[in-house]
Amino acid sequence: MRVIDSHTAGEPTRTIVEGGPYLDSGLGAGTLAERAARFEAGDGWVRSALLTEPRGFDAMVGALLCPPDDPACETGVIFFNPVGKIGMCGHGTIGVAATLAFLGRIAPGTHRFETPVGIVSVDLRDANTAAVENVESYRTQAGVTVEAEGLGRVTGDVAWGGNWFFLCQEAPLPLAMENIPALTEAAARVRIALAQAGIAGDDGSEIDHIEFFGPPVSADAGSRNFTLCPGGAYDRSPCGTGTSAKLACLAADGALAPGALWVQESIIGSTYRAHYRPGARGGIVPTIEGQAFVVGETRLHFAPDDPYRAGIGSPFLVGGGGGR
Ligand code: PYC
Repeated sequence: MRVIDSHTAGEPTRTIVEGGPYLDSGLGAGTLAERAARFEAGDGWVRSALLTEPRGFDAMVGALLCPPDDPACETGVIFFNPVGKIGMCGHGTIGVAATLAFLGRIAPGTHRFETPVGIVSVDLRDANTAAVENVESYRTQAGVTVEAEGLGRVTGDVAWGGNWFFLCQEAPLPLAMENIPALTEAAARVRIALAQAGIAGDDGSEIDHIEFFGPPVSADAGSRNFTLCPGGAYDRSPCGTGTSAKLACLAADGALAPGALWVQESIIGSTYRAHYRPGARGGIVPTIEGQAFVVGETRLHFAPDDPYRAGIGSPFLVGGGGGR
């Protein structure tokens, strides 16, 4: 399998550019959402083999390029992390755009990418800079309080930005890099508390991304965030879908006007520039601009006698594609 690695505002993306035939599910026909569900159910070894040790690490997000349903789109893309598929991924979209530019497959201009949750528009400004117009984003619940173990009462909003988020205005401790392990633990407890309280997104979807907000360091940023992604890794970037969810909350509160600039700072200090326009279904359509850089091109090998070919601790070690 050939992959190209990039990072967007510090957050890694590993794009599969050759080797699709190694997928056990074969993905088959159907909508991109159906193919993504098949990938999630049948290709678990791909997630662990690509995104965990010894080939990767758990903050990596994978991007599987596939034919789009809509021929007007440049590509379809299924994003995934070590624990499953991700609906949309803002940093990953910018990473895929920089990767396709690196490969000479796209030039500066506007391109449409299809994701399992909808089509996004990517304005590639130069080899590294892209603005992504995301799927329509909206808040579903404001001021929800849960009791989280060791934290007490935690209040936040539930919003969709291409994934489901719980956004807490008050962080349990300062958003500083030395607090990342404690913030990760706290966010995981909030996620458990939400599930236990039965608080979910539309159609009972799990709220699998937790965001804490605090004051920014950079003078032009509106806030700093810490985002826990599904599984145990935090987002090094300001999280594209999380920033979309944040804009939806700001818009719902009347705190940010359409077209006004919002700069979101991440826990490592990287930033996205964002704004929104009103959406057709009562939400907002956010645009997130950031930079990605290609950091490596790798051909991955899966020796049949390598006991860790599907990743250390992978449940997908034998049988299926894990044996390839
Ligand atoms: O940028 O949307 C994002 C994202 C989701 C999970 C990791 N990054």
